[in-house]
Amino acid sequence: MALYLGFDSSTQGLKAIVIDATQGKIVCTSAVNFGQDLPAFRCPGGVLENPDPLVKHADPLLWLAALDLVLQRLKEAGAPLSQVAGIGGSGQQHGSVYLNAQFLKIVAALNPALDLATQLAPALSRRTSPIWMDSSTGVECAELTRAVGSRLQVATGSPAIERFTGPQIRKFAKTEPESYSNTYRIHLVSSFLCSVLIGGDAPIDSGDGAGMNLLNLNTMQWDEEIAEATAPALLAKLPKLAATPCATGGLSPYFAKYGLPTGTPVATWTGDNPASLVGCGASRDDMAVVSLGTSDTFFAAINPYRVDPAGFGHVFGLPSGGFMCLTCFKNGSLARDRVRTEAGVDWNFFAVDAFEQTPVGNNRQWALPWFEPEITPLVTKAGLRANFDFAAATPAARIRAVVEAQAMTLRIHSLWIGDFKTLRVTGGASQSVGILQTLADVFHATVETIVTADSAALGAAMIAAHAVGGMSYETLAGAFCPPTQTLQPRAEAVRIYADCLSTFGEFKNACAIL
Ligand code: XUL
Repeated sequence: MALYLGFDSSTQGLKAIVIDATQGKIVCTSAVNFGQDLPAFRCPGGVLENPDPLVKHADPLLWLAALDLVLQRLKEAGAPLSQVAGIGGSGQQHGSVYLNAQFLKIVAALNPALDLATQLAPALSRRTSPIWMDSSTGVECAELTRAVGSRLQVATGSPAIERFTGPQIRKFAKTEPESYSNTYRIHLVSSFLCSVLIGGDAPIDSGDGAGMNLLNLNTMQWDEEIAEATAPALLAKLPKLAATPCATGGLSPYFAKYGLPTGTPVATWTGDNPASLVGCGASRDDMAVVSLGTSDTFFAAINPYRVDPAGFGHVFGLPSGGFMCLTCFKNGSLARDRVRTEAGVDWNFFAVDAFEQTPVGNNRQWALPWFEPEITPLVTKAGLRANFDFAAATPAARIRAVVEAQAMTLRIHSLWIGDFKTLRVTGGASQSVGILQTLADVFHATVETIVTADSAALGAAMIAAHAVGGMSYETLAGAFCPPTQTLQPRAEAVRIYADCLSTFGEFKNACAIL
């Protein structure tokens, strides 16, 4: 038996999974929902309230409280934590944690009689963490673009992007220079939680590091010129880099209280999307992943790497080596849920019935659920956009209008990468046959699901089995990621979507500038 523990600290919660890597089995899982389970942190949906819709911060202490709670839950559920041979993890990408000079001393001497949040609170040089949903750094992005020019995209895989960590750091350094200068270390969500596990300073991997507008993908080092243009003395505040996740330290004695052996090797954490690509077993060139979570993301391995001419797609390192490309859509599951709630229907109706009651193509009635300012395409003025009377339509027509618009937007913004024979669909909404069939028809591709919708946590455990246990990614993917459900595109539906794709694209672009 070779047990590995994987975490995924995502936008709305923390998930944990224990796998038996030799048996190819998921042994147990546990989860904490930030809003429901830890209401005292006042982050419903994982975000602190802010009057400015462009500002999205979270409380980093919430992520620590969730780590304590999820481990407590695993222990209470009788998970065989004493037999865990290695630990991996992933975090929502781009979010950053700002730590002062006391951080290393505090994290190296954690007292098991106290909780993590209480002990690490004095180590924060900034009380809140900007997360990927934040779109408030337009000015800083323009400044970085002016200073670095097109080299920014060529070197880092992305042009200056509002939610990326570099522009966020620049805004912090400009608006709170004193707190910035008191910052000794800036971690990502992933490397912060990994640091806490190992009781030291963890590196950032190239999967998550590439989401900062600071990592040079050609040298796999921080880009000195870009770091200098971003904020004063930034280079010294950044952690070390690990090209791909490797065993990076032993588990802190703090975690023995949950039954985990002190010194258990911990692998470098990565971003949730790179981990999800591993957890979906999708490193083949003809396969892409659609992850339907808080954000919807489309990603695939891409070697050698090239950049999106339109600037919406990104290139990140891939934990299994090489590169992946990714396009992110901010209005994912929360938007679908809002449409469902406002239509007064349950999830089963949304997932299945709505598609049985409406025709494919929805008579060209489309609705873009941009309830939050969108990032692909760039939309700063939030609000649903429809080309029909949305409020007067039936619940089924509204749902199909949204799902088809989301699928066609995904398609349009992935055309720069190419065509794919197979899409692996993961995340909560992958349980909807209606959504899966729409994706198969819009992409003219076979759609597959895998055994767990929590592919990032599974991927994190697989990364640990590789980095610590030396197992090959092929073997792990063969054991954990066989397709459990396969849907084929339907010829007539494929034709309907292909016929309206460019008209839809014009509608979408016109809505984006409203
Ligand atoms: C990717 C992105 C989101 C977050 C949260 O660029 O911003 O997918 O990783 O899941």
